Amino acid sequence: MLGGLTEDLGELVSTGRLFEMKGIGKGLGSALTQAIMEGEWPSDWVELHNSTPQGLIEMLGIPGLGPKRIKLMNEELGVDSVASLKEAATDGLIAPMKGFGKKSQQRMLDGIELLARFRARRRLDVGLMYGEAFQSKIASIEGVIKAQLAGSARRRKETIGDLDVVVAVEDEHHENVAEAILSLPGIADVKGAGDSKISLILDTSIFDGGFTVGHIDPNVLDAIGGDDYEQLESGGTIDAQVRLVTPEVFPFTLAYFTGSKEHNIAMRQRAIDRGLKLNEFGLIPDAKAGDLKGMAAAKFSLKASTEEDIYRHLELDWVSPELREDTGEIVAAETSNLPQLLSGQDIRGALHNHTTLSDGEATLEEMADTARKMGWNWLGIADHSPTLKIANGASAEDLLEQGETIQRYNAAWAKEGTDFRLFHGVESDILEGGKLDHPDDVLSQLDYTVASVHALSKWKARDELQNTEELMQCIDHPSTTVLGHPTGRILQGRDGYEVDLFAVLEHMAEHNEEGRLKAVELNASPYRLDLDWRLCKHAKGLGVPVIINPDAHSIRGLADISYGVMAARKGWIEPHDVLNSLSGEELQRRLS
Ligand code: DGT
Ligand code: CA
Ligand code: CA
Ligand code: ZN
Repeated sequence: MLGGLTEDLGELVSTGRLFEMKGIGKGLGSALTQAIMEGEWPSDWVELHNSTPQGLIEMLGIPGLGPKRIKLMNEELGVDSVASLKEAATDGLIAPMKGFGKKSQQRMLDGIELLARFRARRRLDVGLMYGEAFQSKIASIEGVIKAQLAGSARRRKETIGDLDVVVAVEDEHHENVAEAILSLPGIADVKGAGDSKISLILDTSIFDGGFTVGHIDPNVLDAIGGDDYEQLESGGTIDAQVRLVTPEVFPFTLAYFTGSKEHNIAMRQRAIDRGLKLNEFGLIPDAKAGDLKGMAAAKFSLKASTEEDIYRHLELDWVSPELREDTGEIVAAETSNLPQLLSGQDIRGALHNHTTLSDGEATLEEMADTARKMGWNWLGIADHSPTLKIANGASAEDLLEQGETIQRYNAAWAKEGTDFRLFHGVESDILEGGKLDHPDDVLSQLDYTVASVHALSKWKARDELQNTEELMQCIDHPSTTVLGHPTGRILQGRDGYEVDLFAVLEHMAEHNEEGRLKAVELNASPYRLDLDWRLCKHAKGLGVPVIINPDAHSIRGLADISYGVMAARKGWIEPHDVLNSLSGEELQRRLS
């Protein structure tokens, strides 16, 4: 609950408004006030906390489960941890208890499942939020020369297991820095603190400005816990491992802990082929180090002041971290064939965005205004179609009226010499038989159509063959321009439906070869990142244009484009592979 606060807690306490908040009674309110004002919790609270078994506190993380029922189950069934609760519920021991029942037993099981999912890995956006906050707190400690996030976060994987941070510090400051790290805010627990490695658990108190999840489109929210989602996310934690090394060793340690493991193995083999030993301490000629190990051997390492130097010693171009997955980057680096990766600056617009006409929070004007402020050259509006009732899908009449408004704006901008334009599209549901959700004569009046699957349960109940077939039929429709969020997956929420995307992309490639634009969306919402980065390279190889779309439901949602750019980079995408890099004028030509 406190994790979900949008106001400063100190402010709430000092004005006394804390007591007006929902769920804060006299007891909790006064305890919090004392904790904030005097820096410590009331002594009976501390005692209670210390005497309460860790397992019972852990159970509070299960959505919808409060202290009263935990206490009851503890007394009657001896349940004392999430694991033992799961066992009791699976054995059907909870349902017969007075005031519980079958439904609440099932809800507990669902809650345990959700909790486990949120504890295991975190989405990229959440992981980066923690990682960047932690990195900058470490960087500002006196004596720290450099602190850098490594691991899967630096490689921009779609989910993060744990954070890895590498810190450069001279030996004489080592101890002080290690101590200062251990006393940073946001540390829920210390798992281990050795000589050069510190293992921690971070929680949301690391965020100076509190932690909020922002607006989530209801379709997505449903898949990630619904009303319980905010509690799950803000009550979550993330593990972090910090390595302290001297500045001379730093580039080697950074490269090693950036990974991936597969990339490291390929690099190490390349070193072996050259009579060198590559590890987290250095790049050491066999002849010099002999049987020496670790730092003792590292004294003889070739020098590297940056990662570039390490790659150069191995006769390679520097490989951008996103590409370090051993999917061909080593050969490309050897032959100077690495891609010139897309960057945020290349983005001039995006096609799939919502307004208040369907389920967006912002008006057409507000969306256009924000896109212009972001330096974009154009913006596409694609509100939901009628079948999607939950997202307030717009009627044909309202859609065409929106089109007239857009034309008026475009005319006005052209007249005053403003180089910005809106494109008018729709996000059409894909219906039975691959049909679109508006009559052809309506669709033909639009600039483009994003065709997306939303009735996921229906598509999940069918087999791969039929789904693939229907997607292809939909793509064949002359009005279909973009295939939206191609699998429907929600990260940590649900898998997508079964589909042979290789076949679908090949089908799209045939259309493109014949001059009909069929683009595949890389949905940039960090909840989706769908098309998966692993398939971007395939789309690129086939010559199917990719369009990165924030699927924005608010002005803030437009900023999600950055996660799409990260995923695209990871998928080897260059500026000319995406429609986003075109000017409004060029795109207009491609769409007509
Ligand atoms: P994660 O945390 O599961 O999202 O993924 P990573 O890639 O951050 O993996 P992690 O945290 O286990 O280790 C960080 C990096 O350390 C990893 O990407 C490569 C390196 N590393 C870890 N274990 C090994 C290993 O057994 N062999 C090699 N060559 N490298 C390793
Ligand atoms: Ca990691
Ligand atoms: Ca790790
Ligand atoms: Zn959609």
